[in-house]
Amino acid sequence: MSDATPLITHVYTADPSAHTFNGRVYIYPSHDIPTDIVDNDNGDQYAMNDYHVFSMSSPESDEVIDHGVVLKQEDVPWVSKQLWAPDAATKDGKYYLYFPARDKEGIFRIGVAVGDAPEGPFKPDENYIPGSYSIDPACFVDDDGKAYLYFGGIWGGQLQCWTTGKFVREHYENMEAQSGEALSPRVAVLNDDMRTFASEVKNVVILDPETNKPFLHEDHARRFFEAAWLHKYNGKYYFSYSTGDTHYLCYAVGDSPLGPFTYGGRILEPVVGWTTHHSIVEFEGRWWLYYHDASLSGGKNHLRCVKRREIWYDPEGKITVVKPE
Ligand code: FUB
Repeated sequence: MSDATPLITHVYTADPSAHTFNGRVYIYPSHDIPTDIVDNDNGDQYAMNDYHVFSMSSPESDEVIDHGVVLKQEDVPWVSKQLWAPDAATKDGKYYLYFPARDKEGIFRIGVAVGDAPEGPFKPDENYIPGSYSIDPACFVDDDGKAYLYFGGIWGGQLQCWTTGKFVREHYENMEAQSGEALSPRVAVLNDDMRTFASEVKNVVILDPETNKPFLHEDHARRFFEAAWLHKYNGKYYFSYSTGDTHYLCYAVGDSPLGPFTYGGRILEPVVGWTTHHSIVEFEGRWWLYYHDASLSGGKNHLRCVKRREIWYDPEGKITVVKPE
């Protein structure tokens, strides 16, 4: 399968969170669906209402298995609409599916559903994770077993409504910070139950390597927008994300899963379609970027397809999509 080939063509998929579980690659994507809603900055056109799980025997396999619907909107009591970008994690033999959706008041929250196998099915908790908000959860379990949940997204992801620690609906129209520092993604340590926060929600600080200070809000080419991901390579923690309206995937490197992280560069240039979103996974010593574009639908922003390509690290730990000589 070439890098340009969509992995899945019988349904539209996006926001792929890939993990190696039990020697296979499992992909937890959004399941995009057609809608008549016209594109807007609120993201109403992303009207998804269920999740499928997919798996491959390796990133290079030509066969992708669709394990079917593993969670539906109607099965989650607190959700009103919009099942957006999910992630999954495993601990002590259980599998956890993390997902953002709007609650009955239209506020994005993060839910969790639990299963006994990576391919589900997943049973959702009655309510969202207490203290959670905004979108795009990404769970990282460190080598010591400690788990972290990263999340957040500006504009339609509502992070700009949470600057006081409480949801302020009137701040929605600001879309992002109006001056000074850009809004930061968030992280919380998870309890051993993987379903509640053990810590307060903290800012994930991303530093400009030139100034050693957080990016200013007008730095749209480098500031955080959405799509957090955390992976560990060679003892360092890599926090990667989308810059949204400038359409880059970027990364920053730190010595702790809680940061701070120093900006390291771009992973991917803009793809077909408005959004860009990814995950990075190791499989048998090689590293793979899972991402999406809108090529399968001829460029419809809300009808996307998951792809994958290999990535490498140079001797200084910088990510490159070009194979070293
Ligand atoms: O899929 C809906 C939203 O689009 C995701 O939550 C964002 O990351 C963007 O990909």
